[in-house]
Amino acid sequence: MQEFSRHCKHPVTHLALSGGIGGAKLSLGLEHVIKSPKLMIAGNTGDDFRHLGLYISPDLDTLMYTLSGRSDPERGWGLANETWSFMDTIKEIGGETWFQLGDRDLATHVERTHRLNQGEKLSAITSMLCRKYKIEAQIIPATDDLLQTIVETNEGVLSFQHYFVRKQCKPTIISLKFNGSEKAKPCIGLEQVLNSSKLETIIICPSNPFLSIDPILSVKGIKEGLKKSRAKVIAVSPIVGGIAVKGPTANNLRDLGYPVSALAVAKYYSSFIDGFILDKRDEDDASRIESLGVKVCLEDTIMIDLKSKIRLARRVLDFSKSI
Ligand code: FO1
Repeated sequence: MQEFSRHCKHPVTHLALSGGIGGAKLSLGLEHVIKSPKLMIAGNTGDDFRHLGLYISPDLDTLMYTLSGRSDPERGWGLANETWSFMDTIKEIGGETWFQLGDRDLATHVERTHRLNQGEKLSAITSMLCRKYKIEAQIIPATDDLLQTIVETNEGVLSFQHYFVRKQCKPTIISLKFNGSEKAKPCIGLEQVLNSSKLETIIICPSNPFLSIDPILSVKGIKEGLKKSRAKVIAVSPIVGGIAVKGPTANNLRDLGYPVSALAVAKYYSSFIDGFILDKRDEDDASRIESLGVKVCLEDTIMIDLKSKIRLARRVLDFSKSI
């Protein structure tokens, strides 16, 4: 109910679809430019899993910690000034240590799990956490329903965090599956926003197209919502100078039979985007992307500090208005 009234008072004008670290960086820039609940960020929940009895939602955590200025700048995930007594003790008693849970970070997982167990929805819990962390934008999970990314690899079928963290993205991907996507519905706030005439821009953050954006788009109605919306859909390239800014995007493109290029990502998105922010270093791809019927904006997309995040966010919004 609270989520709904917040939405009515501040109709959402900008919607971002985001994975973890790269998406959170642009989301922080967007939050600085838009500065209100008019910005909604739908986070990927295909990475979510239960670990040591706790429900972990890594991309929502990274978004919340980044937008509240609490994230660890080196790791990109988890909290800054973290301590690790829990992990030290778990190790001592022979528990699983491949997935690191910091002492402060644990509070988020324990509170979220407790509330989920009492029947609260993930979207309501995330909304409550955002209020407590004093985040103005509305961060929501793409869906409140079960959604699990399953990775078929040359080393067998792996759940997402086993592929990503435990095996450090080393196995070759053969295919990806999003368990639950055939039944999952967009969470209520997101569905309202996708149908809203006030929505001006939908931003596909520079996140991994296969591991972060596809799970969101696999939720029934989201991709169709993007296509039907009168809002401009702008994707920001996760490839810069022919390589991935961070994470396994380049290897994933290769594994799945695509060239490692910004052009390949633009092509992959071309059925539902109006514009593509292409890094200046990939200028050679511009005309071929334009020939797909997608407008191109050349920009320096590397976000090394707050200033560059804000600059890129402004550019996305100006580009959207200009189309
Ligand atoms: N990523 C790691 O590489 N190693 C970890 O031990 C790890 C722990 C972790 C705990 C909580 C959380 O919210 C995120 C965490 N991440 C960790 C990040 C995360 O799992 C991945 O970056 C994403 O799932 C991919 O977006």
